[in-house]
Amino acid sequence: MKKIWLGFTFSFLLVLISCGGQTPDNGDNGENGFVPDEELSGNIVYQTGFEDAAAKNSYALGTMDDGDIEWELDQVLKGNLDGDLKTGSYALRGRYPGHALINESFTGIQGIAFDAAHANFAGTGSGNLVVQISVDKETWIGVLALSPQNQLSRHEVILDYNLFDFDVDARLYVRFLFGGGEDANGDNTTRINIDNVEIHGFED
Ligand SMILES: [Ca+2]
Repeated sequence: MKKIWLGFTFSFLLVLISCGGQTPDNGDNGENGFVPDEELSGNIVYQTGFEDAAAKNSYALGTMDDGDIEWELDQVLKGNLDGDLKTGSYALRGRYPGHALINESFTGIQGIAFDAAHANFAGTGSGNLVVQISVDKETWIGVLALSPQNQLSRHEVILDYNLFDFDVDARLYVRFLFGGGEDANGDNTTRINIDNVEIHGFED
C-alpha cells in the first residue's frame, strides 16, 4: 500500500514539474520546471553571415573579428571560392580536427541556428559537425551533432537547461567542432561550410 501511495505521489510531482512554463523564471536545472521552448525566439542577440568579418585566409590557428565579436578559428578559414557553399560572398570553411569558437560569452542563450554544408571540393568528405557550449572554454558540452549534406541547409538547437549543471543565466560560449577523419597519408579530408549563424536569447 505504501508503495502504491508513493507511486501516486511521485506521479503527481512529475505532473507538477511538467506543467512548468515555457520560459524560465530563474532557471535552476529543472527544479523550477524549466521546459525548452518549441521554437527559436525572435530575440537574436548575435548574428553573422561573415560578409563583414575580417579576412582569415589560412587554416592555421588564428582569430577573425566580426564587428565587436572575435572568433577563434583553428583549421578554419573564411572562404569565398566557388566550392564554398554559402549565401552572399563568404562562409566559414573548416576541416578536421578544427573548431570555430565565438570568443565572447552570452547570457541567457535560448538556442542556436546556422546553415551548414559539405563544401564542394573534389575528394573531400562531409565529416561531422558538433555544436558545443561551455561556461569556461575548458569543459564543452555537445548539444547538436550532424553530418552536413551537399547543399546548404538550416540547423537549429534549442537548449534544454534541465540537462546542464548551470542555469539559464549562465554566460555561455559557443563553438563548432569539425569532426571527420584523415586519409592514408594523414591528410585532412573533410570540408564543411558554416554560414548565417544566429544566437537567440529568451524573449524579454
Ligand atoms: Ca555569408
